[in-house]
Amino acid sequence: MQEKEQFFLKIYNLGIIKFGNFTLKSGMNSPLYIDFRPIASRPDLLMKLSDLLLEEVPYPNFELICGVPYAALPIATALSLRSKIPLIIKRKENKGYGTKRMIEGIYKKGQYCLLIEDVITSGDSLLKTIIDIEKEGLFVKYIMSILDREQGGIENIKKKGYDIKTLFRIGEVLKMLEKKHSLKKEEIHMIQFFFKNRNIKNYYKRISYEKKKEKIHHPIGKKLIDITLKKKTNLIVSADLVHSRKILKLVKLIGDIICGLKLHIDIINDFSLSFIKSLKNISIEKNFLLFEDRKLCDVGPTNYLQLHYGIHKISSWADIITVHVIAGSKSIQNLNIPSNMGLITVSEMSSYGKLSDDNYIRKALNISIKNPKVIGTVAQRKVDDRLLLFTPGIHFSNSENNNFGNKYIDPNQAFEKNGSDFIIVGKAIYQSNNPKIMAEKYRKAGWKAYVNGLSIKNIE
Ligand code: 6AU
Repeated sequence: MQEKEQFFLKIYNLGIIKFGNFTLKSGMNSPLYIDFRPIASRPDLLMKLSDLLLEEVPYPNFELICGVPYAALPIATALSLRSKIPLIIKRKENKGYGTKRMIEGIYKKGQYCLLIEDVITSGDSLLKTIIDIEKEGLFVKYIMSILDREQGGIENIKKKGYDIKTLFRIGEVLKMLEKKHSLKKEEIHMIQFFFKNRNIKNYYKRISYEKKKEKIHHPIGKKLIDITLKKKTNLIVSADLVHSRKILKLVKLIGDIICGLKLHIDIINDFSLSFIKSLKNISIEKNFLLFEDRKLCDVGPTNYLQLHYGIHKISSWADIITVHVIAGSKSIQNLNIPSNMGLITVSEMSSYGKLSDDNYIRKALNISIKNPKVIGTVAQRKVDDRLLLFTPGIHFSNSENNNFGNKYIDPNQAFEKNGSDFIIVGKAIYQSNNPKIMAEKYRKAGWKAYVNGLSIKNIE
């Protein structure tokens, strides 16, 4: 242990553990972030690490080594160089051309593979890698990881029938750091918090609307939160109706219950600016925001024209407009957006078979955080607290799931699993026999889910 301890202290000094409030890849919140990538820049430590890992491998007869991308790739490479066992490379996504292979390198069906992972949390990315390796006809005989966060990942992997061993466990590592006085007071505090909750596999405590308001700088974002707090509603109704009188009728029924009304202005058969004027008056009287779900997605100059011109003149009345950022950050930078209008990006759709992958979503969220006009985003996962999170695809009943490919979750799942701030409900309300009663049911459910989220929860 002495040798392992000394080694850990050396890599700890590279800054591999950070303390704070982090959102992990799985979406779960964590007071610790562990990243072994810096070791790749220290050949001496990388070599030592691969030797320590190899010492723990119980039998030598592996024919291949593979690392879980990307963090474990340099480690697996070092192991291959030290052990002379050939390396195969797992891609994160296939190239989309050529062989479209997920595993690169020279290998034959039936070979035994040693798999290397850096940190085990839930074990999910490891299991994805295993599936891809096995698809090639290879056998994952053993898995070695550097650190177990002790959050159920090892048990998960073992349950699936794989043999796994880890070099360090977070509990022992933190105790050792405390003993060596390598931790600051606030870091020790974080650790205590972590230990208190470590049997909770996936804990999440949301921040309150009041705290969120401090983090959101745009006046429309703040206004939406004020309305929400005042009316105790995080419900936005999507009035996807094609006749203006039906929309007005709906709004008169539910205006007191909602914080926002979402429109697709281009589906209304009898659109007129006088309809917009009436709607605007009701929105002021009943205190909710108008939210045009236009999903601008073009280059900047076209987005600009679609926002300000045409018969709808969206910028003259909408409080909020949705945009895709597929055309890049500049496409939403110079739109001359009125100061009392905010943008909501669509980072991840709620539909089955959506094309956005984790990489795209991460980039879209980054663009959203950096643009001061953006108040929040539509996504199906937790996002940074500096963004308001809007969740469409809401229905009490999952049987809606197969209609037209939209994926539905209930308000609880939106808040508990995704850390949502606002639910967007369409047909569940406007198609119901009594939209007012139904809207009130969704309001209550959304509010209760928000309040419940303020205390720490075990969310499997
Ligand atoms: O509850 P529904 O399915 O009747 O309505 C959901 C509404 C529709 C969609 O155009 C919209 O939400 N929507 C969005 C938004 C808000 O941008 C994104 C998404 O990922 N999924 C989705 O359904 O008006």
